[in-house]
Amino acid sequence: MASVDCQESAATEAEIRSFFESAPPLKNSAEVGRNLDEFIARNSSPCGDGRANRVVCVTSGGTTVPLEQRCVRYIDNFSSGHRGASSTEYFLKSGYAVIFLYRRGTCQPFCQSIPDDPFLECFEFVDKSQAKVQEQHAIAVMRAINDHRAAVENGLLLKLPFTTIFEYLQMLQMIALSMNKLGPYGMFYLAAAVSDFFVPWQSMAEHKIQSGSGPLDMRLVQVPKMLAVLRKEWAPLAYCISFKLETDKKILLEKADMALAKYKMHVVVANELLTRKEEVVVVTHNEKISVFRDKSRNDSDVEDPLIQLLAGKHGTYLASLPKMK
Ligand code: PAZ
Repeated sequence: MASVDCQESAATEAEIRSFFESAPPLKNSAEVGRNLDEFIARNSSPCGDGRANRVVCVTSGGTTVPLEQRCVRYIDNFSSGHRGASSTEYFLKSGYAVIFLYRRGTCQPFCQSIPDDPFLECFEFVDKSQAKVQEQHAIAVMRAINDHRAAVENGLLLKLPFTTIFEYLQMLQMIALSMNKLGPYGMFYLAAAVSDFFVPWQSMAEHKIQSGSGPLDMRLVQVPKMLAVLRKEWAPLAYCISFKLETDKKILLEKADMALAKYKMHVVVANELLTRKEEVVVVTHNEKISVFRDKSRNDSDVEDPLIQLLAGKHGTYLASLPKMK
């Protein structure tokens, strides 16, 4: 049995190394690294009461899987980024600094109450050279701009965009290695919908795949699971929350329990595709807590009670650790 386990973990390590070695390098990795270092340094200095600040990395939106190196086509998924954007607002309210690792073009924090296409829907012309925000959108737009600006300018919100699975995993690794300096004050809240299968860069067509030669035959391989390595090597003391999404209610909690044990997560948040905005279940080793949106209010969301619960659990985790000097 032991030798099987060893072989399995060796294979995974090799797969992870090969994934990173063969991925196209991040175009802006020096800039991302600089921004991360500054952000972590600023938020790891003690607060007034001598405690280090809490920092959470919120991942949000879906990763794409390119089918060609000069990408024309890609595989995508359903994720809108609502969960990550809304959770970011509540984490900021709860006193966390947030690294928001998000898919380009998906929902953004503080923008929930403004129309999807604010540029076209919120403005009206005063004359030929001036436009202003329409009155019915003014309060929401002003609040979004002010809250967003305050969070970024006060060094509490760092936004890092990704598109592909290659960018996402490279950036997650960079963030985790930086956040390792925060020890248990760091938290990962992994709400992004990450592709399970991908086309390895070296076996990907360089140019646009041509049609006209019959069905497309393509081999997708499994994306190496990075959660275990995040927990074990990249940021072993950080508090880790992952999400489990299913469409079949019957297997959801069982799969969440499996993820909790397999990847040694502190919490797995289980949700069903159709009801994900109404209810989630917070799964830990000894409890399963259903969390609901407050249905008596139209503007409520499930992330409000969810983040309160998770911030409390993170606090309990911190209190359970031997005091650090
Ligand atoms: O992004 P969104 O608000 O539309 O959906 C959120 C979610 C369902 C992607 C998230 O809650 C989640 O479950 N993420 C992990 C998905 C997975 O099992 O890979």
